[in-house]
Amino acid sequence: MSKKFNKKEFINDVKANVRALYRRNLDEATQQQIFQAVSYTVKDTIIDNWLATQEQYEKDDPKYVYYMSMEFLMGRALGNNLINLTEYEDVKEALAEIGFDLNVIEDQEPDAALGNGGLGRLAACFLDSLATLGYPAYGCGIRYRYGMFKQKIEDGYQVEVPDNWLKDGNPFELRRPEYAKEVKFGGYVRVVYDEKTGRNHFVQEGYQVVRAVPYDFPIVGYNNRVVNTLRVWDAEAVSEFQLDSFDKGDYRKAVEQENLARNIVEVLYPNDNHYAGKELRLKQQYFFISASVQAAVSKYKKKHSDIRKFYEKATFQLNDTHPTVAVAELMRILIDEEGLTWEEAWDVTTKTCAYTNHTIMAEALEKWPIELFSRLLPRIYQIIEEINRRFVAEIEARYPGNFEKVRKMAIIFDGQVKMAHLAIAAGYSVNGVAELHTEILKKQELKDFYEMMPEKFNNKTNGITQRRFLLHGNPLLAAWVTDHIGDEWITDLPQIAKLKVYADDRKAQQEFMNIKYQNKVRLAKYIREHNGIEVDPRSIFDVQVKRLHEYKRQLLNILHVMYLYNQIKDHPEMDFYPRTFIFGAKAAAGYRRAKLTIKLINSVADVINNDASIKNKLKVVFIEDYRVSNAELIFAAADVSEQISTASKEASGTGNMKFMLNGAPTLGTMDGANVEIVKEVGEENAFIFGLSADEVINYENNGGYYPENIFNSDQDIRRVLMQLINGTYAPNDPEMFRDIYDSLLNTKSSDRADTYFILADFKSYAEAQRRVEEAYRDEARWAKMAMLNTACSGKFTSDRTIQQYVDEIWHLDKEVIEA
Ligand code: B1N
Repeated sequence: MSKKFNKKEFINDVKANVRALYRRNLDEATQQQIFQAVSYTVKDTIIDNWLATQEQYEKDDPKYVYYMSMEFLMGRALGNNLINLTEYEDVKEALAEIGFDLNVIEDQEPDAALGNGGLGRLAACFLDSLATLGYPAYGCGIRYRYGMFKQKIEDGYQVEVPDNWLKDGNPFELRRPEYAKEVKFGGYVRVVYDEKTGRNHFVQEGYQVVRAVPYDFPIVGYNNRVVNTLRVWDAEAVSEFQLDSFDKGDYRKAVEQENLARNIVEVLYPNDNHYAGKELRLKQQYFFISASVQAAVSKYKKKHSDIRKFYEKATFQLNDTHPTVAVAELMRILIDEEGLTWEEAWDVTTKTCAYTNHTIMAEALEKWPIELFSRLLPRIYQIIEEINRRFVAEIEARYPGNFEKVRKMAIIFDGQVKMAHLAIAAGYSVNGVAELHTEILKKQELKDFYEMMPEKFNNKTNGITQRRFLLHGNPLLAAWVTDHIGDEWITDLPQIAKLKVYADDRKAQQEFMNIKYQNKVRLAKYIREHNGIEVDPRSIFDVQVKRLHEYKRQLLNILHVMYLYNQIKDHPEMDFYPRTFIFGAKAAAGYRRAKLTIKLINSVADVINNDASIKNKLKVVFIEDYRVSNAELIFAAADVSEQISTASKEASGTGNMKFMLNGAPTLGTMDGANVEIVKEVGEENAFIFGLSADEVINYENNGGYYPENIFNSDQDIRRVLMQLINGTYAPNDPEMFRDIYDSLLNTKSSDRADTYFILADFKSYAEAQRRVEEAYRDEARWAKMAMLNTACSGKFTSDRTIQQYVDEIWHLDKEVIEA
């Protein structure tokens, strides 16, 4: 193992760091300064392991996976690093001795929020699992100056505040200017005929150039001395006012290049499951991909002379289509810089790139206008044209005379570059992220591609890291689990099934529910301090936390709350088990209906929370600024996990797994990974409702869904919908929620009403909610259910997911770092 932890030494190092960094003694230091000093101390240990890991890799010359992603939603590093170094408890004690509380110190760290939601957090969980399993890996991404915006709620509305996460400095990052790369944009391509080789050469000219400078973040494996690297790129001007360019009258160009560098990594696009088609976004994509691919090729060439075997030492996993320019960038480098023929380059590229699809939402598909694409990336566009030409020829050979196939499958068509088609044509693997999602890809969205190349398609059901979401986020339950079955679950989650023998044990049940209660008290305190709302930890904590999107149907949840409120008001004598409905969600800054839904939730909360007549039977809380760090508290405290997307729309979901691990049964549709969760835990330990994916898809393809019929025939639903437009929740502006009302009944817009089948599923959702209440009233039954959810969560560790990627796609060898 790594150096034994020494308390005295640790405290001395913290003291020395406070002095060196701030010229202060411990008793004068702020909590933020202590955070910095502790982090630098921890970083020292990490650096030893980091060096040892790189040395071992250097020696063994293994194959690496490059996980290419626009998003890495890492959250906080300090606590997680301590957990994985197995020094968390030691450091907590050491700090307590000098009068500091590790929890308070951890709270000083801003979240590294370089991602939107599930896709970015998945990338972070994967890095944790890769390091823990000992696989050589790089995360490749962008060092955004501003991450996901901070959310403030003002007068019930979301207000976006810039996330200046780097303002106090980042103790864990390491700037590596020696690995800087240049990235070229714009200009034109000149073709030069080379007499010697008899081949054309392509030279980009008149371009702008940006310097990409990498920052490395250590990714600490659990208890194994492995430290991998997340490499995120910053942009700098190549040289601020080159004298010669000034002399040549290129002053304007110099300024332009500086602006380009300044803008390119400025901010993360805050859209989840949505493509906006912005030029700057394409610049971001090419910027980090060009730098990352160049770096991967340079690394390979240090040890190897035959670039035609590049794929033996490197594989690129493309996290959705956002990094798909990697295909063309690798082709460009292999042909223009390494001198390979097209066929040789294509052989390498198609053995290197693999693609993960994360959504079937049509509005998320990346389709770049040719005009924009070819202007910004002229050489890359040229290469994609040639890939397309050859791919179309293949389609025609396979389906002679079937122009329909070409129309549907071509990479360039209708004036657009279709990134998913490029990723599939060039990738050696195409995977979905849950069984149902992969089946829908094969049978619906990507049917033509599956027919033509079935061997590429495979499923990799998502997972989450139990180290952050149980060991760190829920220390009480983690300790209880370890007491009962030992600690192997930390790196082998299926072991947690051993808890099943305690499911009917009254004492174990009580301990389990008591821990849940304490976690609810902890969350209630957080809510009091951050929202000023008092919630009763004895009420049922019913939680929906995720990005706000119509398909995720937060609207269904809040409409049901409105319905319950009507019931309680109508029947004050009714025996109703107290409930706290907890929401947390950011809406994309430009997504009007999503933002209005946040306002609706807060307006309903206002009315209900201030109605003394219902005697605290119902509370509604909207947690401000839902993010990785408060998510850890929320999952630990949840009784009910709301996973209520329209069936077929949520590719997988990963929050569902975090709730399950923490002992919260799923209230959900048969969508995404919910299907697999129910299979593991048993239908009797979940609350399933609503249309199936097949039923939804059938309506979508064949029509026949009429929400107005439901509105007309169901009084409860009609009443709730009328309350959207009669001022019940907006007395000063009864029209406030008109758009939401219209979205369900289509009185104005031209597309089908109730796109997400909220009215269709309403009654069956309400019925499932009644079953939740009934089950919760039976304490033993609920405790058993909750415990079985934890016990059956073994499949959903990202360690399992990564092992499957390794075995079935990447084919990497495990590395061991000697102590
Ligand atoms: O990826 C997660 C899944 O668990 C979720 O079901 C899925 O919704 C999510 C464009 C996306 N899919 N697509 C995105 C994010 C940002 C963006 O700009 C699309 N996110 C998902 C992990 O597989």
